[in-house]
Amino acid sequence: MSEWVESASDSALAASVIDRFRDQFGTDPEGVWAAPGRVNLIGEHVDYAQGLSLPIALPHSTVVAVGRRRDGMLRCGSGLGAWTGRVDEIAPGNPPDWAAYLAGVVWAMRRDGLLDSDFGGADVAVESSVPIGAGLSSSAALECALALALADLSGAPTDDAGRAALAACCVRAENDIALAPTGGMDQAVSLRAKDGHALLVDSRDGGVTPVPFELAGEGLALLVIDTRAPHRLVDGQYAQRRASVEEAAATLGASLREVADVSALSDPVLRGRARHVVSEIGRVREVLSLMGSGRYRELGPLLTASHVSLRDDYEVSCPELDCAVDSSLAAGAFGSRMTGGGFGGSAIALIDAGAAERVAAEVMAAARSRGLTEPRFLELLACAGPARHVSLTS
Ligand code: GAF
Repeated sequence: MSEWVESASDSALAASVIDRFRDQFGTDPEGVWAAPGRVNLIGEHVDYAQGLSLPIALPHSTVVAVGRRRDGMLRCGSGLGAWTGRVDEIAPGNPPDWAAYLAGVVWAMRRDGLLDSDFGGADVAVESSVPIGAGLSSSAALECALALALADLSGAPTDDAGRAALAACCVRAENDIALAPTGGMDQAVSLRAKDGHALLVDSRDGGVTPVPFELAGEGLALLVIDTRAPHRLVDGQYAQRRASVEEAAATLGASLREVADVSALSDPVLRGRARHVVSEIGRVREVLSLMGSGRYRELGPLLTASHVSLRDDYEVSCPELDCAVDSSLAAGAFGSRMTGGGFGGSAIALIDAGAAERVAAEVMAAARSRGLTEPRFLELLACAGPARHVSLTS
């Protein structure tokens, strides 16, 4: 039997996170906020190259219960443990681990003047149905849920422009405090997604455009395959790819968004990295054009071409991801690719609605026969909405 990661309703997650808050802090929170994880349909490793990406918000969310304090302390509790520290002492690398994503948001919002001038700290409890370390953006969901909570509690704007400002804070939390040099795609979709739509994220100008993507109406589903191969963005590989892209752009004298031909790069590895970015941005444009004319099944070969480029030119895949892609294609998927940062984490496969159990069984059998960790699965039938305040009255 395949293992499926179910999403949980906001109200179920809210009930658990309120329990955690009461257990840990001995009082009630002022409110609960939720933010989704994501899969990226296409446009991978281009957000730090001024590129185009097309992520989708998952029905799986992270929720935070938050109460303000007056003593300058930040206290955090989740299934991963507890952390307490002074707001004034938040700094690059402090705190370490998961609490950095929360503390970093406080740090960045405070610097940007988005918190009350007399902000005196907070208690934060966390629950999540986004699998952690699966490349499904659990860390961005955590940041975005807290950013929206603190904005609401401080009266900062939460319209789309306000959310763009919050997303920028979340990116700085991740880059400057958690020390993960990621781009901004994950935070953009978690804060600015639209229900029933993929989100075109233009990392050149920070603009987002919702693009209708009605999977179920087309008789389609996305199978998300969590390979359970450990995935880390704070180790050196992600940073090296980002540095390569910056070096290629400097050598060519233009951002890779503007470049069509990378043959002037003499180093073959650097040329491959740049070729991935340029070709991937082209594939996003082709996907948009097909989606615009309702030709969803034809997205498949572009998804698979994206994987080949990430595997061969960008070298961010791994045996578990390649196995998930190859075996889902062998099982009849229209297309398949790794999604997110890579080096482990998850793949997606575009499949007929109703085929999920069968494709998952074949993917699992392939992993088993190659001696790989057995994957687990999520089925995405619809694109979810953005970060939100969770009403506790209904
Ligand atoms: C991770 C990063 F956080 C994103 O910014 C993006 O670069 C992605 O990897 C690759 O497309 O999710």
